Amino acid sequence: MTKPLELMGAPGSPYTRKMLAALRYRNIPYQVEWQSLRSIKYPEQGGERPAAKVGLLPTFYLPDENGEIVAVTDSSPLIRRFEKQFDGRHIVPSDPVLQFLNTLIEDYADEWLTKAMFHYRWHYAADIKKAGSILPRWSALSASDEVIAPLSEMISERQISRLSYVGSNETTKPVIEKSFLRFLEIFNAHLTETPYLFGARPSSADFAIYGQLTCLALFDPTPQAIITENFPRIYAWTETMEDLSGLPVSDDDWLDASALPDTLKALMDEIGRIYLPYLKANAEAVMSGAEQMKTMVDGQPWTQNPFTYQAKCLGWLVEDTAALDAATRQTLGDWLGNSGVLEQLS
Ligand SMILES: N[C@@H](CCC(=O)N[C@@H](CS)C(=O)NCC(=O)O)C(=O)O
Repeated sequence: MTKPLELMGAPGSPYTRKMLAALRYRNIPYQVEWQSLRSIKYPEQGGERPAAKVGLLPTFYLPDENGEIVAVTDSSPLIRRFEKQFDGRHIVPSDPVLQFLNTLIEDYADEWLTKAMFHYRWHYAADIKKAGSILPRWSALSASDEVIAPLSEMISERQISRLSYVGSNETTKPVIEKSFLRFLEIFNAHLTETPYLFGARPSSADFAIYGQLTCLALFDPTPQAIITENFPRIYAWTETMEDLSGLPVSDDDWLDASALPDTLKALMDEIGRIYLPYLKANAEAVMSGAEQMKTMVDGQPWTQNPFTYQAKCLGWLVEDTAALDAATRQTLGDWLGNSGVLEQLS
């Protein structure tokens, strides 16, 4: 038996859920400790667990090059580290065309769909009420209601104040909500073609979408009502994604990169039209040191605090695009047509 991977996370964290589902599908043993009010000890060493540079969830506790246990965050690089470390049931396709599309959709889910997730959770009264009462209880199951009450208030206030970083405000609300509906339409249509983004087996981008949908479809009442009433297939998909440990898979289960469905192209058009213009405007605002970023997304005004991490995301996508070999770039360019994806990443 391989020693289980150790991590700390929370049920309401989309990236924690992304990683847990990916590890389950890959049959990689893990031990998750839910973030709690107790201090976190490293039992064999009798001390505190190391803190991450940026305290994000999930946090993995992994050996560095000297064998010292360090705290590691950021789901997408962690997924790629585990792709190298563990054999079989891979979630990053080896075909270079699929690999490129997978990276881009994973990034879109992690960085753009999460705007809908955060917006719906902390904008409407019913969602704020549910999240405010449940989130603190996850980390203190036996705490009395008197102990929980101020925590509910503190967490709600902190998260609502973060809406400005995510970019949810009165200006961006219609763009976020319309773009979320369009995503649901496109993804629902795609699922009628194939059960996962790239065929009969899931990729890391499926797990990224799943992570956000654990909130949007399964937890927060406002988006949940939209999904259960109009897209029951997506609700059903989300529940099955949680545990794919027994899904039989083979190398033939990936889509043929020379015959990709139009529904996948529709998702690329959406990413080229909405997400990449946003990422570029954000990166420009970060580089110029602007206090606010202001741009147009989907023909409508968009404004938010510049987001340094997402400027890095654009940088990584540009690097991946530059690294494509000529034949892959040609195949992608022909298929992507006028979606503007490659042009905006070059
Ligand atoms: N890029 C990171 C994002 C992780 C992230 O933003 N996690 C959230 C929770 S879902 C977080 O820890 N936020 C800070 C906090 O809650 O204090 C990843 O892919 O893992």
